[in-house]
Amino acid sequence: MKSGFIGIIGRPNVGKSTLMNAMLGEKIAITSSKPQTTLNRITGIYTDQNYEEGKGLQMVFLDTPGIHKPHNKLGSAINETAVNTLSGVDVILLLADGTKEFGKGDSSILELLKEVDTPKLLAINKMDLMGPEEYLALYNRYNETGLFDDIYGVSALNGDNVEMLRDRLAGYMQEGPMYYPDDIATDHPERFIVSEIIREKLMNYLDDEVPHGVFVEIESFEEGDKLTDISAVIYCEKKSHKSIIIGKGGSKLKGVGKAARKEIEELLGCKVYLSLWVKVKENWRDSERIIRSWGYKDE
Ligand SMILES: Nc1nc2c(ncn2[C@@H]2O[C@H](COP(=O)(O)OP(=O)(O)OP(=O)(O)O)[C@@H](O)[C@H]2O)c(=O)[nH]1
Ligand SMILES: [Mg+2]
Repeated sequence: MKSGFIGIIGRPNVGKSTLMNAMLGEKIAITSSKPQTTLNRITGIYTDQNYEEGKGLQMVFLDTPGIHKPHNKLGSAINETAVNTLSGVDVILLLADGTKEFGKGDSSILELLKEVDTPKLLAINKMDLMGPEEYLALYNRYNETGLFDDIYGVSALNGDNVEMLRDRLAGYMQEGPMYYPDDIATDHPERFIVSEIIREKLMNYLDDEVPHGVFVEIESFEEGDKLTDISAVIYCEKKSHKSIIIGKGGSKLKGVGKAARKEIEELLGCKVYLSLWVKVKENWRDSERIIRSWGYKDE
C-alpha cells in the first residue's frame, strides 16, 4: 500500500484547516474567521482501500498553526509546532491566501522552505474571492522561487480543485504501512475534539482579543446509557474577559453551550449534557509552565 505524511503550512487564516477538512470530506479541525485558530498539530487521516486496484492508500495530513510574528510565549510555541512539521513529512503543502497581497510574512515562510529538501506544492486558496489578474500575480511571485513542483488555485470553502490537489498529493505517498485503522479520521481523543469544538464556538461568538486567550479543559466526561455528561472549564486571561464570555444574564455562554452541544452530539452520536464554567488564569499565554502543561509545547 502507499502511505505517508503531508504537512500543511502557511500564514494564519489562509484556510489550512478548512482545506484539510475538505480533503478528508469530514470536519476534524476547527476553523474560524480569526487568525490563530489552530493551536496544535491536528492529524487528519484519509484512507482509500480501493486505491490502485485494491493496493490501498493512506494519507496522513498534519494541519498546523499559522506561522506568524509571535506576541507571547504561546505564539512562539505554536510557531515552533508548525516549523517542526516541515521535517519528517513526505510532502509539504504551502497554502497562501489568494485575497492577500504577497508580504513580509510570506517571504519569511519561503526562507524557511528553502532550507528544506522535501518536495513542495503550493495551493493558492480562496479562488472564489479573486480575479484572474490577482491569481496570476501571486502565481508568478511564487513560481519564480523555483521551490514548488506545482501550483494550484483552489477554494477550500466550495471544494474547487480540492480533489485534484488531493490526488496530486497522493502521488507523493510511498510504499509503506497503514499507520492507522481504516475507519478513523483522526488520532486525537474524543475529549480533545470536544474541547476544540467548544473553543471554536468561543472563537466565533467572541470579538476582539478575548477569544485568543481562551483555553478549554474537559473536567469530566461520563458516558451513560442514554446521555453523555460533559463538564468543561473555559479559562480566560482577565476578569473583564470572564464577564464578556458569560454575557448579560449568561446569554453569551448559553449560546456557546448550545452551539457546541449540538455539534458534540453529532460527533458522539448521542444526547449530551454540557456544563460550562469560566475561570481566570491571568496572562497564561506568557506562562511557559501553563503552555507546557496544556499541551501547546511541541515535544
Ligand atoms: N471565501 C473563502 N473563504 C475561505 C476559504 N477557505 C477558508 N476560508 C475562510 O477563511 C477563514 C480561515 O479559515 P481556517 O481554515 O480557519 O484558516 P487556517 O489557515 O486554518 O487559520 P489558523 O488556524 O488560524 O492558522 C475561515 O473563515 C474560512 O471559512 C475559501 O476557499 N474561500
Ligand atoms: Mg487552522
